[in-house]
Amino acid sequence: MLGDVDADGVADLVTADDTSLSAYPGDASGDFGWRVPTPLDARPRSSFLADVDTDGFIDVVIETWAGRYGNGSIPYETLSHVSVLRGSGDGSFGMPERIEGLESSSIADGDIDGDGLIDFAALAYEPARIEVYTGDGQGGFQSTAGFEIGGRAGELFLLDADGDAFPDAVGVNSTKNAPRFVTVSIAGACLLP
Ligand SMILES: [Ca+2]
Ligand SMILES: [Ca+2]
Ligand SMILES: [Ca+2]
Repeated sequence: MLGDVDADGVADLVTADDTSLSAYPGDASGDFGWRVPTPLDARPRSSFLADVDTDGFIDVVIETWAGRYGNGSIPYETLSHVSVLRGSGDGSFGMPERIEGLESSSIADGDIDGDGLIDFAALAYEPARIEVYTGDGQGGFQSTAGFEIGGRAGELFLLDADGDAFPDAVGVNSTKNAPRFVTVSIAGACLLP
């Protein structure tokens, strides 16, 4: 991901691996400097950069997964969490602040309700369900809508599918017995203010 996480006007590179989030500060010549690590307690799968608490510093919203695929003894959902890590403005991020009650396989950001504050959509796993969380501009998010699309969660996109200038959530799912068959569901008008 690219974003100016150290607030010097130059884009920085942010990566995530199984144990940490890393920022590599960009310089004006296009090079990236030393890694600034922030520990993670679970494996990241989906994330975005945005200033969700409107303090001028870029934050991270990240979906993490604490289990292993194929582990049938633990419900999938209990191992997945979405958290906000507030940017410090120097390339580091604060402790994860978990968004309670949200379990998903992917997240995508945009200003869904058009109030100028960052919101996001999440795709819950099975049955696949698009959840809409609107941001309060202070780093908090509230669940405001949900749409079940069935099957297993695949991909999630936020884009303006119907040309009305508001982002729409596009969820892709699959079924257990036909994993290559997907259906695409667009939650458009329902997301408008
Ligand atoms: Ca920078
Ligand atoms: Ca911020
Ligand atoms: Ca918004």
